[in-house]
Amino acid sequence: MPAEAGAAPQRDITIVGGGLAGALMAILLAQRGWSVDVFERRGDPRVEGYAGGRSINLALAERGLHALRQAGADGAVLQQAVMMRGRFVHPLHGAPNLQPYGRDDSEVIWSINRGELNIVLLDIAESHGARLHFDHALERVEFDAKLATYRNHGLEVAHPFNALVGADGAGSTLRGQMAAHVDLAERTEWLDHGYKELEIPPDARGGFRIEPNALHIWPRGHYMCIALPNDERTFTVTLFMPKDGPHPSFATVDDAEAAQALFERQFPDTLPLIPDLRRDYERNPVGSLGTLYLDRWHLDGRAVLLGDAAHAMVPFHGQGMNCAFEDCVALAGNLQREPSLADAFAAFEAGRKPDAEAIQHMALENYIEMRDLVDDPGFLLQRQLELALQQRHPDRFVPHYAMVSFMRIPYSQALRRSELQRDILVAATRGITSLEDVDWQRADAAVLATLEPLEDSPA
Ligand code: FAD
Ligand code: 8RB
Repeated sequence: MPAEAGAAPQRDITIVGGGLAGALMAILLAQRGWSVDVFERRGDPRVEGYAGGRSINLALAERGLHALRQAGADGAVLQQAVMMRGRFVHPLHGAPNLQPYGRDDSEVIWSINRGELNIVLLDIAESHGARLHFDHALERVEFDAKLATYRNHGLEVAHPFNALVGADGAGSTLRGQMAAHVDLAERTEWLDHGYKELEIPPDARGGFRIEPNALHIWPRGHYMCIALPNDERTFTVTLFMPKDGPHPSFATVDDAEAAQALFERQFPDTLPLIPDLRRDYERNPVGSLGTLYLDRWHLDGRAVLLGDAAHAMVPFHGQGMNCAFEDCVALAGNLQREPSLADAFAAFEAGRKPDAEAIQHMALENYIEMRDLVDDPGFLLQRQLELALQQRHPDRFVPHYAMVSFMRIPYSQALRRSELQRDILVAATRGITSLEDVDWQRADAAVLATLEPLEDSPA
């Protein structure tokens, strides 16, 4: 047996990227006594304000919240969060309606400000002894010499490392450097839809202009708008639409005039809410969306990727950050348990890759649901049936949204069960328009025959 078998890995880590996952990873390791350095390209947001100063919000769900609890950050984060109880659907014709995500206020998601979240995490990381190096952009890595070179205010500075954790986001520089040593089999599947952000400011009395405790959706078939509340009583609106092709697309709606016309026809109720529509539309760029797949996330014991750097996804399940946070908890556990860094990184990749691929897939599917189905009667009947079957079989049948957003069962398990459940829902609602006409005996039998009892992870 090798002499070092069973010995803990050298507890010294360098994290590239001090964004959401990097800052959380720093806390989880520093609080376990690891020596942690974080190198972040941008300046310190606590000094300089958060990039751009625009309020960008994110939906936080149970997976992310659980990770924040491990880091002792949940209290400070929730204090500034806005509760979202459900989808507030705004059809083009007909009355807007709230479709609750869960059964009560314990099953909700939270809208949080990205800048404030990052600052909370950086403060806690520092309080546990992590060393934060801002204005340090990773440029290149010599893996044999274990030396990383960063650009710091125009100057190149080199720092030795024991091992690197790549939390440098979808455009990861570390990933590019690793690819020179090992074939990561990287591929990105770009969506042919892009997005643009707009803003709903507070009303004249400084209050929210629409229902604050909801995630708003304006489904329009092939495209949609959504809006998430900010704690300063604004909403960030995102328009998702094809980049090219027939009207409407970002190619045909390419200036303020065309945007005004599109919103007059398709989103008339939002016009009085977005006073600076023309200005926002012209100023803000069209963002791209895609899914990043890699066959490998690590280079033996020297580097490992997590979060967007390893598995960027489309936004439609609101799980990118939640999944990145779950990665951090998993990797911290692997690093505590495994005898070497190489073993820990390999175990992390083996454990998390199937789950990352599952949520990437579910995120793509949820676009169709949001933009096209949330005002479809057949779909709404299936949602009602989901709730009814949950009541009849609470240990076996849990609605898809709840498995992803309110539980911590592995994403791959949520996907598998959702597919089985969908078959049951489709079969039981075929040819009927009301729950009263469901053949309950058949539906119950299908649940018992197909779905094993479910157990969530312990607190
Ligand atoms: P990031 O948060 O992107 O952090 C990467 C960090 O690395 C940054 O600080 C960056 O400056 C730094 N960096 C980059 N290159 C270098 C370098 N060369 N050297 C040093 N540092 C570097 N997810 C959700 O779960 N719910 C949501 O509602 C949601 N909404 C979103 C809304 C928008 C507009 C966007 C863009 C994303 C949203 N996401 C959401 C996804 C979420 O933001 C990401 O999945 C999450 O931030 C990933 O965390 P990360 O730490 O891997 O990457
Ligand atoms: N990235 C979200 C959901 C699911 C909502 C539901 C969807 C904007 C970029 Cl599109 C989207 C969800 O099924 O009812 N929860 O949280 C967040 C979403 O978009 C975020 C704000 C977003 N992410 C590039 C833009």
